[in-house]
Parts: sequence; C-alpha cells; structure tokens
Amino acid sequence: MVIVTPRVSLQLLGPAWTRTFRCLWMLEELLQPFHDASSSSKVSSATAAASSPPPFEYSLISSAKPTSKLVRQYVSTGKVPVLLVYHNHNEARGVASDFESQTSDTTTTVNDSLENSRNQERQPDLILSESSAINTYLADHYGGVALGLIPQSLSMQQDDASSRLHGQQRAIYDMVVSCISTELDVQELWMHSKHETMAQHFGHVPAAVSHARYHFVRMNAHLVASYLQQPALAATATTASAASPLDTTAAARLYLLGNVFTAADILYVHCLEWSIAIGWWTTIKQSDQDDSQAQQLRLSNAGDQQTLHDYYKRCRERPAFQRAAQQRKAKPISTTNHHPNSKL
Ligand SMILES: N[C@@H](CCC(=O)N[C@@H](CS)C(=O)NCC(=O)O)C(=O)O
Repeated sequence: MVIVTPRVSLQLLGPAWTRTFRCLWMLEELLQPFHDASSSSKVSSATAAASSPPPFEYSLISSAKPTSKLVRQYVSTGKVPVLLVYHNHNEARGVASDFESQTSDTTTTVNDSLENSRNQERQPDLILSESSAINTYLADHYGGVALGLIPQSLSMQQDDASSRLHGQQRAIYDMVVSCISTELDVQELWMHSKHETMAQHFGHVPAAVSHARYHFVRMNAHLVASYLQQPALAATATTASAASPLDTTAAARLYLLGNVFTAADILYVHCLEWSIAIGWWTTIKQSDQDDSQAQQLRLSNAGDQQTLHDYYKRCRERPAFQRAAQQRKAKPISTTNHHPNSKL
C-alpha cells in the first residue's frame, strides 16, 4: 500500500499566547477544507479541492519561547513566531518528534536536545519570521488563494482586467496588513507593553501609553469606516471566483476586504484580542453594563461599535479559530512579555 504523505513539513516556533497565534490560526484555516471533507455531507468547491491530502503537515513548537536559545538558533533577534519550512517531510520528522517528545523537560534540556538533533538533521529550506510575512507566505503557497485567504497578486503574464482587479485587491490587502502591523501593533499595543507592562525595563511613560491608546481608537475608527462599513469592492460576478474576496454586495461587508475572510482579518482580530487583554476594549455588552469602563475603546458612535463587535465575534466563531484557540488552551494573551535581553 502506498502511503501518501504531505510534501512539506512546517514547524511553527513560539508559544500560542504570543503573536505565534496568528500563524497557528492561518495554518488551521488552510486545513479547513480537509476537516470539512472528512466531516459528513458538507461539500463545497473548497472541499472538492481537498480530495487529495493536505499539502503540508505542521507542528507547533510551543516551548520555543521568545528570546530562547532555540529561537535564536534560527533568528538572531529571538522573536517569535518563526516558521521553518522543510521540503521532504521525512527528513524533518525526526526534529519535530524528538523535540515534542521532550517538551515536558526543562527549557535547557529541550534546547540542548533540539540543538543535538538539529546538528544531525538538515537545515530548513526556509526560515521565516514576522507573523504577517509568514501568513502571506503560507496563504500564497498552500492553497490560500483558492480559499480567498489572500488575494492573488498580479501575474506579469496576465494583464487582463480580471487579473488587474485581483492585483489591486492584493495591494489593498498589503496596505491593510501594513497599517495594522505598523500602527495598531507596533505604535499602539506594543507601546502599552513597553511602557506599562514592562515599565520596569523600558520606563513608565504614562503620556506615551495614553497617546497610544488615543491613536488605537482612531485607527479602529478608520478600519471600521473605511473597510468594515463599506460595501464589498466593486467587481463583476464573472471575474470573481467563488472564493474570491471580490464579492459584490451593496450591504456592508463581513470582513475587512469584502465578504471573504482573509489573513488581514487574522491580524486584526489578534490585535483586538490583545487590546481586550490589556483592558483597552471590551465587548459592547460588558462596557454598557459598567460605566466605569467608559474610558475603554469607544468608536464615534454605537453603530461603529456594534459593527466591530459583530465582526470580532464572527471571526472568532470560525472553526479554524476554535481549533487554534484550543491549542492556546484558553490562556489569555500574555501581558507580561519578556524583556529582549532575558535568557529563558
Ligand atoms: N513584528 C513581529 C514581532 C514579533 C515579536 O515581537 N514577538 C514577541 C512575542 S509576541 C517576541 O518574540 N518578543 C521577544 C523580544 O522582543 O525580544 C511579528 O509580527 O512577528
């Protein structure tokens, strides 16, 4: 009997309570058609495409903590997540299984073990850091375009109207991802981590934190008004595939880029989760019940607030999110990040 195995083995380094969760969620979204195909009578164009085995298998190396020796072996900054890509999964299997079998040991033992096994194994074919770059790579290479998780980029060979439209949508995807990464994540949420959560290392700077919070509200208002409350982008039905984010509808869209969930939503929802963990935003019901929370994220009107709340809920109800969250094991996003120079 011929056993068909995935062609690629992926290892995702980082605890699920860190930004690693974004990539974990993406991996589960890419595997969704295979879950659908194995479950009863659900048939769709996506599940039809899942009649072959998944194009990859992955393991989450959750004990690869930020700044740890293990992570620094691959990325000198020690930042997680890190994605290791191995073509020919048989050769990589030893590393993953050796490592995971010892994750209950101390960090030092685990790291030493991995270092030893790693020396005997081949290097990954690709090492990637930066959560949004990882997700873009995963979606581009492992079926994300067909699932609508990322708009197809413009092919140099196909300069017809349909390709141009997809190319434009890809540029909008890049714009939204860049906006969330550099504004919400770095300038606002990270500013809170740095100057409040880790104030003992970076200094307590209340003015910087309150300014960051003000801009966090501003950027959310922008994302709601410019994306979530806009109709899905104009496209003719004939140019949009079933799974394309380019759906047409006069109603407000379901997701940031249209009526199809994309990697931009993963990034945004993760930032919203983070903002909840630090008390910058609660769901409408909670905040309505408690006036003392009036300082928390308030968009310009109740409609905006409701839009964001519904969107947040909708995204988190996705089966792929649920599976990823299961791996996070209900641990909240950490608000006690490690100092960059700490040795774990
Ligand atoms: N822009 C990076 C940020 C990565 C990052 O800062 N990760 C944190 C954990 S969520 C980390 O590893 N921190 C350790 C450090 O800053 O040294 C991404 O999106 O992946």
